[in-house]
Amino acid sequence: MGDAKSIDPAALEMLRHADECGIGTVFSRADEMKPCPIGETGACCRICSMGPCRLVGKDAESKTGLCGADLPTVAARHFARQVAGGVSAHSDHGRDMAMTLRAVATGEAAGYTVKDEQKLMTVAAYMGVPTGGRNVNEIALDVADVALAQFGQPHDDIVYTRRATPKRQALWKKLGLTPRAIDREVVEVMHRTHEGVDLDAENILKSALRCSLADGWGGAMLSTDISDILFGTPSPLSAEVNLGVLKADQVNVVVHGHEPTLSAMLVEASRDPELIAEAKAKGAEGINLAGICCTSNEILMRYGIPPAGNFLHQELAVLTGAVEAMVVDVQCIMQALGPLAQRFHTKLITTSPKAKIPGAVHIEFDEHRAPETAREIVRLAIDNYAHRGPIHIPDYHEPLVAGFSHEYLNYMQGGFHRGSFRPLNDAVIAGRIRGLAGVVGCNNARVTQDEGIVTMIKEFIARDVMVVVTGCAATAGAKAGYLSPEILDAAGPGLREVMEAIGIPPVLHLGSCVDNSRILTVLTQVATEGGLGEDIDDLPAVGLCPEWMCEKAIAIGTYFAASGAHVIFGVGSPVAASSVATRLMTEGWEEMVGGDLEFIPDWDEMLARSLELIDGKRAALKLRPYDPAQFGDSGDSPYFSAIKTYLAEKASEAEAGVTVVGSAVYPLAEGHSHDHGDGHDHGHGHEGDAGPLHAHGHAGGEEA
Ligand code: BF8
Repeated sequence: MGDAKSIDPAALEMLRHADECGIGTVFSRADEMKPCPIGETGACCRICSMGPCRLVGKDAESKTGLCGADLPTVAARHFARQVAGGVSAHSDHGRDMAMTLRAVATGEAAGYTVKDEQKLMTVAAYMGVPTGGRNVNEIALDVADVALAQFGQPHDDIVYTRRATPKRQALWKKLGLTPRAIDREVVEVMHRTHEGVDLDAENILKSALRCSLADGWGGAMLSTDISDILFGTPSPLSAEVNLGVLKADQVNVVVHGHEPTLSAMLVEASRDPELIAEAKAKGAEGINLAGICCTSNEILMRYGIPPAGNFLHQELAVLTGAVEAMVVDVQCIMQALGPLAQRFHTKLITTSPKAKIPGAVHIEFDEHRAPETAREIVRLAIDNYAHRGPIHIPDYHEPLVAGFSHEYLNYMQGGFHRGSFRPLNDAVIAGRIRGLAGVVGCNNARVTQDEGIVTMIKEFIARDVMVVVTGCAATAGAKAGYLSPEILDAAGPGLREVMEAIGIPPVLHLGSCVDNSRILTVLTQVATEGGLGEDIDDLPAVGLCPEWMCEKAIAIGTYFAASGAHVIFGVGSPVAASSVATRLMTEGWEEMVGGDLEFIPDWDEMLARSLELIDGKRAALKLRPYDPAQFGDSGDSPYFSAIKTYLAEKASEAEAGVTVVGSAVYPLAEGHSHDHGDGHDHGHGHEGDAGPLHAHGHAGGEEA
């Protein structure tokens, strides 16, 4: 692992700029403050006021706190509370989406409509809501009410757990892991981990598994579905990414946080001719909307709004001096933005009653008057344009393709009527695709920004592992150029053939962090399609979160494990102090649910372990071992290569005075040619390759 702050040249340029301006960022604060070594590994118990008890030293594993709690209990309790925190964040987001859908159905949310009626019908069917002879709003109202009931229903199980494979549902039932109601599972974890309740690490961790499932197959999945209903199910679109998407001559509004409700309205406001005219009257060329974190992913996936960056870019965006308004909702918003924004002209605007920041302007979002709120915010940004000082926009912007919903993946593998996952399964069975990897999650200032994420993506696709990405990992991959179809050059021979045939990049952006639920849906369909076992734990697949940072990531990793996936996190383990808790979450969970959660901070080891897991599952399924030399003769690359050879021959014949009758008419686009000058050596010749990260010059505005 490198010592650099980031592998993203835009970030590095802005960090130099921050130094020149004498402004600290999360990157410099990470140097100034080391993590607490006791809390970092789960050895600090802060549950009651007899402590905090610190179970440290050579004999830590035989020590206890004042109440007698031992290290496994202390570490497991802390971990379970992290899961509950993450589940709360995602699921409260899901609740807000359900409330918005309800307000739309009752006609109280002007500006919103049910955009995807087909998705509404699908969701109604999952929920058992009748649709025949009923209008859209009647169905939407029932769907919203069933969704809201999932949070506090006194009886029954969370309805979406029935979307899991039959085998998985039966296993959860047998183990008592089927989540009952979202709020209930969170409350129960908080209760069990209160002082003096559940004091058995294995039992505590089991409750964490059930709680996490209330997110993956509950709050997060509801959030994804209802967002699709309200704003449209994504399908592929292109955009650009990185700080260079900010415009020197336009009013820049950056949305940051997680919920799509207000940001979708801001998309419309930023395209409103009346407001654009107002911006022009103030001397700007127009209004430019960009995003940070998962709000960004939500409006990228559906409207093609460009992401300005991921989690560690939030301060860097303000540092450009070119952001008139940064509009935040909930989650992953650093308090440091408050004082930082005050050093620039940037208006930091909080919009949720749940999330206020000292130093920010608060314009409360209310779905009953969303269009007015969005226009008010954009007007504030327009008025602020005149207050702009010197700007420094790093000129880095990569093209990307996003918008791969589960529905679209189905469609693209067989069309509207014959959509299925058969081609993907067949490619995995044949060994053209070695396996599947989800690379998800955050940035973390304790590790080089984007390095782990991009390394995994790069190494996976070179070895024919198909990759899906979400959240800040998706933005990291996009910034490094891996979400563009042109990157097929970097894919292994088998993966490249499949992706060329379908016409998609080898790395698919599935959306925001709540959209990790799309990965659960995809894996479930792959498992039930046939030929790759019966359940997620049979699949040659891994889930990685190389640069995890927050409790939501922990909740996500846990629900993937509980769903049967092998999950590997980087950075460090929050239960590292306890070998017992560590074993319970690896060997113990694998035995119980088929999936597990490991923490491997070294990228090489993470890759090696991932491939070991994928190949192990291939062997268990009795699939032919992965062999990169087996494929690569079909697809576009050999075709383009043959044409080029032909043209070169004709050219040399012409030079020699030979008359050539006719000529190749196919316009060869250089950018799409796969000829590296060394034949089509895919997947083997990328060692030492710096990857597609490339500088674009530094002509971004005047220096501050
Ligand atoms: O929900 S990946 S830093 S922005 S938590 Fe936050 Fe992590 Fe980014 Fe999206 Ni997800």
